[in-house]
Amino acid sequence: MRSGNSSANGGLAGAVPVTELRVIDSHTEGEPTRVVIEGGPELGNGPLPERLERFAKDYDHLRRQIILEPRGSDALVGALLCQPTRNDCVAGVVFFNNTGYLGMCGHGTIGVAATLAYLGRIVPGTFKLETPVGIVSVDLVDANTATVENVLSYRHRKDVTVNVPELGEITGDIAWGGNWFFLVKGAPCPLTLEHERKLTDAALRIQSALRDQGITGANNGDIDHIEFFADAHAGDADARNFVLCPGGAYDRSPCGTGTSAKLACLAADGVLAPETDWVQESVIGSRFVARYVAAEDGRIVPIVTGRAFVCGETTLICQTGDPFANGIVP
Ligand code: PYC
Repeated sequence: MRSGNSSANGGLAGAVPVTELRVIDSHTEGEPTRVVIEGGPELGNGPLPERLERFAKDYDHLRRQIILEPRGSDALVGALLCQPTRNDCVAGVVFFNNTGYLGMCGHGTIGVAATLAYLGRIVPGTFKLETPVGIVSVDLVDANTATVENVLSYRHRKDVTVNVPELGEITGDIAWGGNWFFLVKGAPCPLTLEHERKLTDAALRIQSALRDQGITGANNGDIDHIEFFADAHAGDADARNFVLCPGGAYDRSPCGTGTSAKLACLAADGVLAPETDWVQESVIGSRFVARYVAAEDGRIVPIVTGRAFVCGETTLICQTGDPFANGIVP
């Protein structure tokens, strides 16, 4: 098998050598994850944030190769497994998507767990993964069910108003759940798939208005995920959400980091007690069951359970001369 390292040429790549990458595809409550198991870039042994930077600087063409059409799709989240720096972790993982890299990914972590179980590398029980934003603990309940103890999460600001062209004043909370979220109070229309375009359009406008108006998370963190909420459709769920991911796709799952950000806001408002189940329904009707443990300084440890199913085992091939070896770039 050839190495996954090819030219960084993103356009007409006449000189791109043949490359092969082995991946396992899964979906977590409908949201796809592609785990790279062979042929990924060699990122060294440094801290995970440095490896993420190196991936972005030297191998971004591989991110595009793995995620973008014609080999992938905008909804896909990639997971590159690597050696952890800590010996209490079974693996390090760097998540990436159609526009860049993610600090953490809840649905992706559940996808990684189901993939490692499928490969026979783990059995039910607890293990740890190292991500660029911290250690996450995962309890593999069975081959398809995992509970993720996410990184510390918190609400950064409450009731922030942003002026959004065509939508007017929109108010929401800014919270960290492993990524930065703007959790909008209310929604522009019902949270159903038939309104997907309208929801995506509204969320993209909010995302860009936040950037234009310099509204950020802590340490100038880019708020790249936008979340709308409404009543759940199922009688035994607590709320439905629609989550816009950084690259413009919507999350088919209830979004693990988004559910964590929601729990942080519920905890900060004192409306959900620690260790109480919160059933978060996605826009496609799938669900995560979540709860939290209180931590210091008003922060929380979110605990999110969901299911993932392996749905493909593929070798991605880029032949010499393929003009779209590194994806279709707008
Ligand atoms: O589950 O955390 C998540 C996630 C982030 C982006 C897509 N899914």
